[in-house]
Amino acid sequence: MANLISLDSIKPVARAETMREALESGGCSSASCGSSDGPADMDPAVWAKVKDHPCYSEEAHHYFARMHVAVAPACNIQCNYCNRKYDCANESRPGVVSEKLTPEQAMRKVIAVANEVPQLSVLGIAGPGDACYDWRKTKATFDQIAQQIPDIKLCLSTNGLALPEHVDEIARMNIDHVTITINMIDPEIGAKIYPWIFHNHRRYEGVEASQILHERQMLGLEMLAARNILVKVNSVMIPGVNDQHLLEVNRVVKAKGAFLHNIMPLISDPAHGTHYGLTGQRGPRALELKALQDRLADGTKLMRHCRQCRADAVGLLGEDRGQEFNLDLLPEEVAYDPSKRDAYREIVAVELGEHQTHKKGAEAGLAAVDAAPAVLVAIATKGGGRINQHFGHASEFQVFEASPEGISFVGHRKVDQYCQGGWGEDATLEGMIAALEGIDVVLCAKIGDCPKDSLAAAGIAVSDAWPHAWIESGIAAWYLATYRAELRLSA
Ligand code: CLF
Ligand code: SF4
Repeated sequence: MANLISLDSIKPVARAETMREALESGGCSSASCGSSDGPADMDPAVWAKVKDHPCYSEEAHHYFARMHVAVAPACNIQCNYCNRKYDCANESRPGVVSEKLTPEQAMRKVIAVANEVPQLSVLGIAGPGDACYDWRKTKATFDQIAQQIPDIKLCLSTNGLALPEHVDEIARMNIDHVTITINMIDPEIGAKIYPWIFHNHRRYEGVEASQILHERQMLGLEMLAARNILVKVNSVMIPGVNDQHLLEVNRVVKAKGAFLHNIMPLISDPAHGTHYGLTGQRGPRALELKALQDRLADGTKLMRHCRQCRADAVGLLGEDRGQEFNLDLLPEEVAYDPSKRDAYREIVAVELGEHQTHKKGAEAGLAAVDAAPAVLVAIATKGGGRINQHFGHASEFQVFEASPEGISFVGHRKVDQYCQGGWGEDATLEGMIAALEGIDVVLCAKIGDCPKDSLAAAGIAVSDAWPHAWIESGIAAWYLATYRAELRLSA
């Protein structure tokens, strides 16, 4: 388990007092808590909805976890990147199959996770089909959980076709976060993504199908925005099909009230048996994805930390503890115990305040450097906002862009873990280096000489000089050490 903070060290009463004082004196609440927007520039009601949602707040994803329950297997459209043997690829990684649950089984699982994973803040339904089309099961699950764990945030993901007929109920159920996957606003482009839809007891194909889907998606988005429900739009970036078109999608969804836009790379593999996989449609490279995201930086707020998780994912984004909570491992009867979640929130409130202070200090340091370049820094981290993972243990790196303008999170790179019980695999290292294309420096808690030399030969600097430092502090220390020295030399 990625235990960020020791819960054993908590003395509940004393800690609660300290935490309350810290909050009331502006400890955490004065800070933006990391999404680039915060209380100073955000409606407090919106802030309350996003501050502990790991997908809607970049900062929150270092601290808070989501879980998905795979209760909704039916779907009403066909996407060319989906094989129905697997989960809904609109918001989950293709090629994996989730354990499908009844609403009652889902409740048992959510309670078991809430008792064991203190970071849990959000329950999402993201398939394995469409949460709105399979509405009866989605609603039954959310109703039961809301009764048992009233402070958990409810979140659903849909292709949008059946969304408009459920918006009023979504509002009544206090579902504050809805994701709609919108890959096009031009049905001619849609026809290249969706071969058919099933709507009003009829199957439609081609441009007509995409026209209907588009109208329903826009209607659903407008209805949700009118009810102050936060809408995240997911778009799958399909090179040569909709990549340029997503600029227009971004403009339109922003105008219609979307809160966040998440551009996800197409994952296409012949082994998944999808239309795109079998016809050789490629997904974007990491730098192509970043280039598109950078062009959208002035549009709707962008989500760059999506991990395309499974429809039964459990844990912090980027970690998946789902297998620990398979149904056959859970007791038949389980009662909710809020103590770990409550204690964790108190500690995080303080951590967030400290993190913000260090981040500001780091950025002030960078601002003092003239004429230094923007660089991409890959961080090995287990979460908690710190450089706290061994290079060889990383299965992903978080990527930050640093320059005198500041430090911002720009994405992540998934890799195969290099260290296999004390020894490293050369082929894996080659794959890691390829995945780190465009990265200037890797910062980690520890690295051996062999991978360090290989990275250097590939032109990637690496340092383990700041183990367990806040990410921004480590980046600033490396940046200043590197560019101050260079500037002095050239002066
Ligand atoms: Fe789940 Fe989606 Fe809610 Fe998050 S995931 S339903 S908004 S709680 Fe998050 Fe996972 Fe990306 Fe989705 S990282 S795939 S964006
Ligand atoms: Fe597959 Fe999801 Fe598309 Fe349905 S909406 S076809 S489950 S990717």
